[in-house]
Amino acid sequence: MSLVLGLDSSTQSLSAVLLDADQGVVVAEDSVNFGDDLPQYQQSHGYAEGGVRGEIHANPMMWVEALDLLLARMKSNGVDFSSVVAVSGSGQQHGSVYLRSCFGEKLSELDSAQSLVEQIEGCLTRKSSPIWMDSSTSAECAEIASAVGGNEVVCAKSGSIAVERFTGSQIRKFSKTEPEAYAETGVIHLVSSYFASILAGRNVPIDRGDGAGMNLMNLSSGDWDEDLVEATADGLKDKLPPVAPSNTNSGPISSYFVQKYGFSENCQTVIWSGDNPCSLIGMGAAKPGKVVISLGTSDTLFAAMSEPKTDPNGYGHAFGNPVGGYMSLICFKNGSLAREAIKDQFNLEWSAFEKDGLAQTPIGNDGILMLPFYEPEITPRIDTGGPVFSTNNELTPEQSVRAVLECQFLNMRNNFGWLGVEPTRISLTGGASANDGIAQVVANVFGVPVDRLDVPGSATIGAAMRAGHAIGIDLDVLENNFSQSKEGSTIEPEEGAFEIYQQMLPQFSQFILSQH
Ligand code: XUL
Repeated sequence: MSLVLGLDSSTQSLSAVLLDADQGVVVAEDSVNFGDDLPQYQQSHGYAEGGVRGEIHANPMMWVEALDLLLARMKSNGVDFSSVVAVSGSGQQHGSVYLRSCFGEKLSELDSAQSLVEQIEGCLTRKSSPIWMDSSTSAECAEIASAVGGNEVVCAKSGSIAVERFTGSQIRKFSKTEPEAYAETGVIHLVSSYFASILAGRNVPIDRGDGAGMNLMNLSSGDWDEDLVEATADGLKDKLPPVAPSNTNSGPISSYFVQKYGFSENCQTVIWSGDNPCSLIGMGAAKPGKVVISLGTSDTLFAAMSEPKTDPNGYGHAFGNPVGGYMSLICFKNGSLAREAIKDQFNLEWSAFEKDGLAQTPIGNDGILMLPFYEPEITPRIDTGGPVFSTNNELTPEQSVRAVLECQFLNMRNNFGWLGVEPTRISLTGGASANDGIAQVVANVFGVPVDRLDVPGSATIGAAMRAGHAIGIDLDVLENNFSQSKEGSTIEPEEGAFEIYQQMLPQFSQFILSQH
C-alpha cells in the first residue's frame, strides 16, 4: 500500500486528499473553509475585504492555523497518518509571504506542544500576504519592464509580461512602501513554498511550475533571471529560496507532524507547486494534447506544451510543467465571482444554472451579450467598472444566467487562439464543473464533448499524484488510477449550438473592443 497525501491551499480553503496510489482509492478527504471554520480572521472569502486601490491581501497565519485544524480534524475522524509515505501540495499561485531570516531555524525546532501560529507568527515581517487577486501594482510592473528593456523582454525571459498579481511587482511595491520591513525580510516564499517549508521543517525551494508565476524566473534556464531579479528590488537575490524541479524530494517530514499527528518519521516531503500546475497533473493532462478548463474562484484554461509559447496580447502565461516541459495558462478573474453575483442578485439556487433552468431561454439568448466583469478582468485586461450588457432592457433572471455563462465561455474562446490547439475534447474541473448546465454551455460554445473527472479537486489530487511520482510511482499508473472521466459524465454539444456561437463570437469581440 502506498499512501500519498495531497494538500491544496486555495483562495477560500485548505483541502486534503489521501490516496492509495497503487489501488486507485481515495482513502480520505477533508477541507477547512477559511471563512466558515476560522471566522476569527474575518476573511470570509479567504482575504481581507475593502482593500484600497486594488489591494487584496490574506492573512498567512490563517493559512497555517488551517493546516493544524485540518490535520487535527482528520486525525480525530480516524485517519491514520502513520502509513503515509509522501506528502506534497498545491498553492494558490503568485501570493507571497515575507519572513525574517530566523524562519528556517524556527521551523527546525517546532514544538508539537504549541500551535504553528504561536511559533511562526513572530517570523513575519509583513502581517499580510498579497494574493493573486491583487491588481495594485501597475506602476511597479511598468518600472520593472522599463528597467529590462520593455515587456517583450520580460515576456521572452519569464513567459509573461510584467503582471500585477505576479510576485515580482508585489515584492517591488513592498520594498518601496515599507523599506524597513523589506530590509528585515530574510526570505520571501510563495504560498506553495511556505507550506512546503513548514512540512519539511526547513526552507525549501520554489518549484519551476509556480516559480514561473513571479516574473523573476527565466523560463529557459529554469533559474532566477539576474536582470529581472535586479530590476525588481534591491538585495532580492539573497531573499529568494532557490528554484528546483517540481519533483524535488525535500526530505522527511518535520518531527512536529510526527509527534502531533502521527506521521511516520520516514514520510517524505516533496516541494509544492501552484494550483494550476498541480491541476494539470490531476487532470491527466501532463503530456501535450489535452485542453483543461478549471472553473473556480477564477476560471483558467490550460494545456501542456512542449515549447514555451507566449501570448502576443500579453494576457496568457507560460509556466513550468511539474513533470518537465511547459504549460500554458490563461486566467479569467471573473469566474465563480461573476456566476455567484448573478445567483445572489436574483436570489437563485445553483439549480437555475442546470439544464432545466437554461431550457427557459434559447441558445444564443436572442443575441444578448454581457461583459461579466464585476472585478477588473485579467483576460482581456479591462476594467468596465461592473458588468455591461448589450441591451438596455432589464433582463429576466433566466436571461441573466444564460448571459453570464455564454459570455464567460465566448470570452475564453476569444482569447485562447495563441495556444495554437484546436481541442477535440475538453476536460472540465473545478467546483462548478459538476453542474451539467454549465458543462453543457462549455460543450456548446467550444463545439466539442466535455469530460469530467471521477474525483473532484484536481489540484489536490494532482498534488498527491506529484508526491507519489516523486518517490517513484509511475505517472501512467497514477493517471490510470485517478485521472479518469466519470462514467456518464461526458456532455456532448447540442445540435446546431456551435454554429450559433460561431456567429456570436465576432459580435462579442466587437462588443469588448467598444468598451476598451
Ligand atoms: C493563475 C491565477 C489563479 C490562481 C488561483 O495565474 O492567478 O488561477 O492560481 O488560485
